Amino acid sequence: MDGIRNIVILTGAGISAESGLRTFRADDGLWEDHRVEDVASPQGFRRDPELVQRFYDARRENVIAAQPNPAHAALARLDEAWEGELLIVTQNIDDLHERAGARRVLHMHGEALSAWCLACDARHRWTGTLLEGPPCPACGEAALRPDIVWFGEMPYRMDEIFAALARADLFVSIGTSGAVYPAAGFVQQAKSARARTLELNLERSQGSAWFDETRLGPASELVPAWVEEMLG
Ligand code: BJW
Repeated sequence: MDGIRNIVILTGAGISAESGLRTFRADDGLWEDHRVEDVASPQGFRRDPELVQRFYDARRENVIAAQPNPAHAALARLDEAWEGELLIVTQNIDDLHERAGARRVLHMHGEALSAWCLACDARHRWTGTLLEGPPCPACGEAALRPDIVWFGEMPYRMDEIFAALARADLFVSIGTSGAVYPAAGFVQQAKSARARTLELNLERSQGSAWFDETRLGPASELVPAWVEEMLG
């Protein structure tokens, strides 16, 4: 693609599906077994913290067991080779982009392997469980919650994301249904910055009409092929 220097890539649960991590809104997705408002809202956490800690303890275990797939590997290769600006904004809480070798990654919905202390505001890398109420390594209070952005909470590093979108020449959305804002609106922001827009997904997303181009198929095939085009 000619004339492209600055790239913003948005990834969602679909990019990690072939690594064995369940998406949210598929028939066999996470929201089939859990009510969103119970496990992914601050109100749900206040009502039943044990349910929420159990949910994220299990997710953390699954993330640790999963391995990056060819789509993560291809984006890491692009990140390594691309000399212009590049930002991978992921809605995913797994660390598969990083484990594949990507460096320019921003987790807008938080991270499974991080715990946030509600008493002292410290964040800690966390690979164990939180259900039993372990003390915060910084202040000693048993006040750790998953470092996850729930519904009604502000996603992380929005200023950086909006600034990158304003400079983007190309916006690529991979494996996301376009059901959750503000991420679902990024394509419109990219278009107002005159970026070209490309969607790579198994099926059309809710915002599909906004994209200049849509390619349908599994991320493990579409993403390596697109990266080859970019670097080839
Ligand atoms: C494959 C594949 C394969 C499968 N290959 N593809 C109207 C306007 C604006 C906002 C709102 C609004 N109404 C309500 C809101 C607020 C709300 C919201 O969006 N609600 C919607 C339900 C409408 N948003 C919020 O509350 C957010 N905060 C907020 O808005 O703050 C105010 C603000 C204002 C202005 C600027 C900035 C902020 C917070 C949202 C937090 C979302 N949290 C969750 C859970 C935490 C993370 C976790 O537990 O993992 O994040 S919800 C869940 O959905 C998770 C995901 O990151 C997110 C998106 O899901 P994703 O990734 O798209 O997954 P799926 O399952 O939906 O789709 C998978 C896709 O992959 C599908 O399309 C498949 O086809 C595809 N696929 N296999 C390629 N092999």
